[in-house]
Amino acid sequence: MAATTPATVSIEGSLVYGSTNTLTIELGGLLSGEFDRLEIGGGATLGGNLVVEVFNGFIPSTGDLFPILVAGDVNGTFDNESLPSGYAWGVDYNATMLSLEVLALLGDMDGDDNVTAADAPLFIQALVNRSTYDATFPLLDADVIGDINQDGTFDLGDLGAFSALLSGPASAASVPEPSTFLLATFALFGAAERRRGQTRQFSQPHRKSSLAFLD
Ligand SMILES: [Ca+2]
Ligand SMILES: [Ca+2]
Repeated sequence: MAATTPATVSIEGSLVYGSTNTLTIELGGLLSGEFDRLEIGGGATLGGNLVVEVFNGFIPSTGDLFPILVAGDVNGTFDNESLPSGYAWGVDYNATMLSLEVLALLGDMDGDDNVTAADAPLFIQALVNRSTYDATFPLLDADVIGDINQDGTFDLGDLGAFSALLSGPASAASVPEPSTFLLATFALFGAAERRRGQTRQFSQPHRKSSLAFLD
């Protein structure tokens, strides 16, 4: 079956995804019917590819939760998860449900749901003076938000990717020459790299896929 708009699909019996199968999920909003959701009466055995795409310009926000699959019981996990870029995603498999959660907008160091020049000095502060950053933003996790290149660690290696974020079309008008600004800011602090532990996050570069909902 194919789905061109998000929908809830109910299936009686069981469902098995093999290594060559792809489940494509579109997220168009938070309400029921605005994102693709599978309701499986029996068991769901997961494997293959999960491809998640935003639909019709929807912009997820930190904390958004999408229960995309419910079943009598859920076994296994997808082998590959392709999730919309720009966010740190949590993919939660439990006994009867698979949920996606937006853990953070990458680079949004002050948590205002925008990546702007105001985030640049905070990005640097979180790198070189983490205790001050944590004291200012006790509810934000810099290890998640700052891991722009999604390699599992927030460190100097994310600086280039963060600069590229600020250079993007969405914020270009308000952030002239962000690279120069960022590097100048960084020079004030000097090089001090702190490596932090792995955090729970899953994200891969967004890639196009067929519109097949189940195949
Ligand atoms: Ca921000
Ligand atoms: Ca990183």
